[in-house]
Amino acid sequence: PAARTVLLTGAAGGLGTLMRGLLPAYGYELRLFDAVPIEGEPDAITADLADRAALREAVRGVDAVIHLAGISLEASFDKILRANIEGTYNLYEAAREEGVRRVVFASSNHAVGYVPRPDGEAPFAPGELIPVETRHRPDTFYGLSKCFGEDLAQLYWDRHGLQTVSVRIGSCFMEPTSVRMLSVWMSPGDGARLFHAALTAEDVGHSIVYGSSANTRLWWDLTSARALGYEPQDDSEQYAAKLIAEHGELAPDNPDHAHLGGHFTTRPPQWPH
Ligand code: NAI
Ligand code: 15L
Repeated sequence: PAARTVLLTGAAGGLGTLMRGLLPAYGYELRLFDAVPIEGEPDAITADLADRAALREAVRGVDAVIHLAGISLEASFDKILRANIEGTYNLYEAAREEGVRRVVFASSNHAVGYVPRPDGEAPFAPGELIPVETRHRPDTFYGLSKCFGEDLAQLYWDRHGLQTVSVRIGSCFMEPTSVRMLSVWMSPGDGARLFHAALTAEDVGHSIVYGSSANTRLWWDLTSARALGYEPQDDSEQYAAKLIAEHGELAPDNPDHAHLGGHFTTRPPQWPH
């Protein structure tokens, strides 16, 4: 049966705001959760992922959770530990205790950020695309926390039968703003289509999928996402000419362009926060 009431954590953030706008059209009733209040949403739950009692109440009675809350860029290990590692554990424990059947987890391409990018001519042949089975190669403590989240999801499926779709999101913004994003962009519309597929597909167990549009310059394999029923409608190629004119093509000798994770692989691991 299709999920109906869905807890959206991180609802105040960029992706949360986009999904608050798009998911109700699919018939979901969203319960909103974030550490910061959300303007115009007096019923939203304002609480931290460290607050286990608040989390338990938040998940009570929902059909599924879309877990977006957390730090979304590199930060100190302590901050990542608290928000992304302990926070995601707290969310799963609350879901298990309250009998929630499914979580859609916002993983990230930065869980595999040190995987070399395919450097042939786009479009790449299917055999050249990065499979979801590629081993974890986090590019930051942030990426490492997404590896943890994926493994936590696997544990809760194997041990407790709690289903998860881990979505290794590329870049979900209104438009791609860099040449790298031509490969990893997920349009907001495709993001909603993918979350809907992740909420409704049967027997997902723990599935890992890449989250992007059907980009001409795609770097990874969308087979496992399509297996959920996801049919991407968008392609970043319409933005290619303008972005390449502005920034130039990706250069093989530029370390920022050598790996999936882009500049996340070249910045110091701890950015000031
Ligand atoms: P964002 O930084 O705009 O939003 C994150 C939200 O989580 C914020 O509203 C923040 O208040 C909340 N939050 C942070 N720590 C919290 C805590 N301890 N307790 C409760 N709430 C907390 O990030 P964005 O872009 O919306 O991303 C959402 C999720 O998707 C994140 O988990 C991010 O890692 C993941 N993701 C996003 C991508 C994108 O392209 N936007 C790409 C890959 C992954
Ligand atoms: C992410 O994981 C970040 O949350 C997002 O802000 C983007 O930087 C994205 O990856 C990306 O790789 O472009």
